[in-house]
Amino acid sequence: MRALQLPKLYPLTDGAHELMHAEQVARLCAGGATLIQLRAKHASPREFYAAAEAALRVARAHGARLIINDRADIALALRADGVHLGQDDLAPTAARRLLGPDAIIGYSTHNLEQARAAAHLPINYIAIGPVFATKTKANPDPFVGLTGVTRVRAALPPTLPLVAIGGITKENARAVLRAGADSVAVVSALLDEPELIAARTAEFWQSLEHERL
Ligand code: 3NM
Repeated sequence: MRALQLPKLYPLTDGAHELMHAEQVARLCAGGATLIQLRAKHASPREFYAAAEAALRVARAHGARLIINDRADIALALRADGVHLGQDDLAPTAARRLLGPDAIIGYSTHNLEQARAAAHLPINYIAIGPVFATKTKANPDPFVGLTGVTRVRAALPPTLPLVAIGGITKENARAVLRAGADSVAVVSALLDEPELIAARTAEFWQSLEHERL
C-alpha cells in the first residue's frame, strides 16, 4: 500500500443531479479536478456500473483519477482507481483483498470513536463528516465542526491523510484545512449550478492555492 498524496480539493459527483455523472466529471475536470468520487446513492447496480464506466472514460481522458463510492465490486470490474467505503459497506480489509495493494481505499467516519477505530485499517485516507450542516446527504450524522476535524487529526497517525466533508464551501475551506484536513470533499458548492461547474471548481482551486499550509 503506497502513501497517497491527496489533492486539496476532492469533488464528488451527485446522483440526484440533472447532469449525468460523466458530464459532471467532464466539467469538474475542466475546472482542474484531479481526483473525483462517483457517488450514485439511488442507482441500481447496473445503472451504477454504466454511469461509472462512462465517467471513468472521461476521467481517464483528462488524466484524473476516479474513486467509486460504496461498491468495491464495481471498482474492481472497471479497474477504477479505488473505492470509497461507508461504515456499512464491505469492510476495508475485505475490499483491500479484492482490489489489491495499488487501489485507493477511502473510509467514511462520522465521529472520533469511528476515526480511532479506522486508524489501522488498510486504507489510504479517512474521511470525517459532516463538518458543517449539509443538504446533500440523507440522514447525516451530527456535524463535527472544525474542532472535530482537529480532534480526529490529532488521533490519527500523521501519515494517514484526512479528508473533510459536509457543508464545505470556497469560503470555509481554508479554515477546514487549517483545522487539520489534508483535503476537502465537496458536492453542492461545485455542482449546484450546472453551467458554472467548471468555473466554480477553478475558483475553488485558486482560493486554496493561495493558502500556504
Ligand atoms: N458524506 P455537500 S456529508 C456525501 O458526513 C457526504 O460522511 C458526508 O455534500 C459524511 O458538500 C456528505 O453538498 C455530503 O455538503 C457532502
